[in-house]
Amino acid sequence: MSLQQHEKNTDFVWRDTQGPFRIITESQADTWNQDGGFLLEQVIPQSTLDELIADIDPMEARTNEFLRTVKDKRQFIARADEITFALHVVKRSKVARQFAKSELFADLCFDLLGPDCRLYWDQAVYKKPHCLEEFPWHQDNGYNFVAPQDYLTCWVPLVDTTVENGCAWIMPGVHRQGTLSHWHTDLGYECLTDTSGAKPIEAKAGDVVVFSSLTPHRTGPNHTEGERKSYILQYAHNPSVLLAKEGDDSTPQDDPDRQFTVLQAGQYV
Ligand SMILES: O=C(O)CCC(=O)C(=O)O
Repeated sequence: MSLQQHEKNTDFVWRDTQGPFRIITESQADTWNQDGGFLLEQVIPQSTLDELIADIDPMEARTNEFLRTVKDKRQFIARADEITFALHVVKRSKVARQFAKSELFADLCFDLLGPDCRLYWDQAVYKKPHCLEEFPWHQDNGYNFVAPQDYLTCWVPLVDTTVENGCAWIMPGVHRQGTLSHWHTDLGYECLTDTSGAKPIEAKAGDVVVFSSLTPHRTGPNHTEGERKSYILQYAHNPSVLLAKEGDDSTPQDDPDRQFTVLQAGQYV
């Protein structure tokens, strides 16, 4: 599939990950290299998910309440009672902060990025019952252009996720082209028109959907009575910078309140 590249993506070369690995298998490494993502099964105990949910639910409820008060009950890609984004949970939850620094994610960083990594972004995304819109196909690096372009997204389902309630889908293979050009839609940025070959990744609570910032992904509508809850953690190479949308400015991604180091020269922090 040949697609239009982002204007700041001029010299990207995908580097296959190679072992020895700390947590992933050779087969997961092959899937990462070929598809740009894989499912890591049953690595988070339910007790940890319960603690996260107990901290995140009230934050999300406040976010939804706020959205109900604004014009058209929406702000950028968030829509009251449909889809909400609770940003930077680690700033407000010790549980989330510890979770983000845990060996699970440090080991994934080591295997998929390298020995020096930090948390770049975290947010909880809730899809409300009967949210009938999808969250469109995009690369995470298509929203805000980070350099180096390849960072790691860990999409953590807080409840079981299925095609019916809005699980994640990925488009295999496209990550190797680097960041694509995106266009704006009412539902979010979008980068694909041909979606043949897309793969749903149904994931249970306790699993992690692991994919690259360069892997196009989307989530489907929620046709069920339950809330589809996810917590998303993104890890970047250390150092990394955010490139300005216009011009040449760049901002280091090192806010100690929310972008802390998780792996330094291969050692846990
Ligand atoms: O969890 C979702 O429904 C979509 C979230 C997503 O793809 C993102 O935040 O990049």
